[in-house]
Amino acid sequence: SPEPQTSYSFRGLQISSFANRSWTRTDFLAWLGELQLYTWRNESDTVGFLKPWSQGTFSEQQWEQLQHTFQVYRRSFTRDIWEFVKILHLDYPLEIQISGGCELLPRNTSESFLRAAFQGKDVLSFQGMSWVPAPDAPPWSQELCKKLNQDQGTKETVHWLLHDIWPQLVRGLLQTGKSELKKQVKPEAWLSSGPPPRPGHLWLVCHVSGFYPKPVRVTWARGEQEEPGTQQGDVMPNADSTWYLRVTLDVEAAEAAGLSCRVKHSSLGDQDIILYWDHHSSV
Ligand code: PBS
Repeated sequence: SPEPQTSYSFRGLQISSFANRSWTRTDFLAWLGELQLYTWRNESDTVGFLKPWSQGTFSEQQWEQLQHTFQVYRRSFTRDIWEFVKILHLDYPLEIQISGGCELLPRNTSESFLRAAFQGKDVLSFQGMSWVPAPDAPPWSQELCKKLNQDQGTKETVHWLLHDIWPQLVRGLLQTGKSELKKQVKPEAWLSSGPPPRPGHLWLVCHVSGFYPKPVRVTWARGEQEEPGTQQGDVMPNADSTWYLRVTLDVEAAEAAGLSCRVKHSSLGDQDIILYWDHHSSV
């Protein structure tokens, strides 16, 4: 059953496209849990806040310093890639995705990662205090890591970001964003039938909508027994930043009686929503 969310992971993503020797763009996005807090588009000089509490508990000056680090990084990154492409004889167009994140763990500890993908495949990551090629990465990844590992200053900055700054930022965000992060919205649920999959069968649909946060468990059951063949859809976004899910079941028409759909969600406590197919009028 879905636990009330107690740990939030912070995730950042950098997307860089290099179309040819001169055209390139880089965009950054970052989330705390499922909430996007930052955007930094190629056209902009500054990191954009998507929530009023995105600055966390950092002072204006601390934020300026951090932003400056990223401004320098963005320029250097672009220049470095152009250089690497020349040295390694790689071909345009190329896509680079860099993802990083941090998870706060009990006892004031945290776990962080940073890795890079080239043309959609992992090529390297930052481990401890150095750059390491990914397993199965192309041979040039070794060479690239060797070169990157010679830059002590950058390694120290990356380590500082991963192990000091991000955990500190997340701790602050958990305070400034508290009320929004703790938000709980109860789902509504209803049943419908879909087009019969084959003669003599019914397609039962259980809709669950309007819940927040995202973790939810929806099952078709007979009594307490979960029905095999339950098909879980993807959790889809509603426009009001709540979520929607439907869960379907293909059954023989004669077997439909006695089936129920059960919804577990943190907003409901242990008061699961249970809807019985028998009571469903529009069969
Ligand atoms: C061609 C295929 C490539 C595939 C994937 C590549 C992934 C590469 C990841 C490398 C990221 C670092 C790129 C920039 C770096 O080399 C260096 O030029 C600059 N370093 C920084 O900006 C540090 C911050 C890095 C944050 C990374 C977060 C994702 C500039 O370095 C120079 O200045 C700094 C001070 O600003 C230091 O003095 C450093 O020693 C100096 O070299």
